Amino acid sequence: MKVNVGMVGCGFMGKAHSNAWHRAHIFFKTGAEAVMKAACDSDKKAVKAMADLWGWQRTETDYRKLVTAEDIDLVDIATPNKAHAEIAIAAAEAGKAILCEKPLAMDLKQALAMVKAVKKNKVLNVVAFNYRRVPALALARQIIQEGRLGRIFHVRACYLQDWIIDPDFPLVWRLQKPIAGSGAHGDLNAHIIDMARFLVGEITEVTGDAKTFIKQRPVLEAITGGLGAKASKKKKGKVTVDDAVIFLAHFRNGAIGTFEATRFAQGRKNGNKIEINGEKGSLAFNFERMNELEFFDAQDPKHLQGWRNIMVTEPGAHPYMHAWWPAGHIIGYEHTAVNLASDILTAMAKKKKSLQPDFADAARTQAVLDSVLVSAKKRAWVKVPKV
Ligand code: SOE
Repeated sequence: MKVNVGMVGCGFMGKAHSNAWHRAHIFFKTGAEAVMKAACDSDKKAVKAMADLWGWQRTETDYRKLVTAEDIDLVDIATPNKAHAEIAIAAAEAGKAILCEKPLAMDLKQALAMVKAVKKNKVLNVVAFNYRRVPALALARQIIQEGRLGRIFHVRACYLQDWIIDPDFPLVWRLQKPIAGSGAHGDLNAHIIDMARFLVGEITEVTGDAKTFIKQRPVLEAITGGLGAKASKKKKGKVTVDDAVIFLAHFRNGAIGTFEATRFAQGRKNGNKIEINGEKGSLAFNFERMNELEFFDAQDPKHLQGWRNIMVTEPGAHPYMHAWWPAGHIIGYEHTAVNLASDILTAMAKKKKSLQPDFADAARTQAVLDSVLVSAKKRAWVKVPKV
């Protein structure tokens, strides 16, 4: 079976998704192969270069043409956050399956409109919270679901980067509220909220604080690839988003949580970490050591108790590893997107109408994101709306 993919957005995520669509059916028995039909971006030169490099069959500069094209089955939204809703709603109304980058939307209102559109049009819809497809985190969920931690007391999560500490780093789209919606919060707390909900369950109440350390930056001259960018020497602009957001959370199951997202943690490059403490044991994960999961089992005899460092690369025993390499031949960031693409292709081959995290699930993460910013303004605890 062929799944004809049309991708909108040819930046860092466009690169990660192009690689994933290329390889998913080669490594996994998906029952369907992605055909890279069309790549779309408003920057004609950039999308042509992306198509030539990755083998997209044609290029578009207007997403409306792509989402309504007869030869497109799935629309992959890899654009900055402000465009997610309009593209997803148009794709749903055209009856296309949708993969949308995280965060789902600019705010909860937009997220709920997206949920309404995909439900009305009954299309497969998935959000690219790729860290759920890290084998070590999928294993962590399995361990928790097996009851090996028992009652959960604590969730301790942080997502630490440092790529904008230089005050001369330019005002890229991720630092502009009209394009990004929020800063480190929607970009990074989105991931650790999703991970915490994936592992432990729903968040019911939050209280947070937001900080912008550098308020003016040089305007952007050019993107230099990935997160890199060249600054203009003449003009400066106002940073309109947070540089860091921290918050406390109450979970429906009685656990309490601490969350921190920042792009000012000097020395932390992609420090996506989570630790879960339960009555019978604890788990700890650090994406910068993504093939390992630390497990403390309080059921072990006292003289043998200690943190186990599980190498999560065992084909057949550990999620997704059957498709990759023999034990110990570790995988990387890019494999999380390939694992996700393989799940999507498998779902489409089986004509499944849902795959987690879908838009409705991601809207619950959006509800937490919005509630934290409301609480930061009110300087008070805020109940997370049930959606
Ligand atoms: C930049 O902070 C970024 O590319 C995020 O947007 C991604 O979601 C994250 O996985 C890596 O860092």
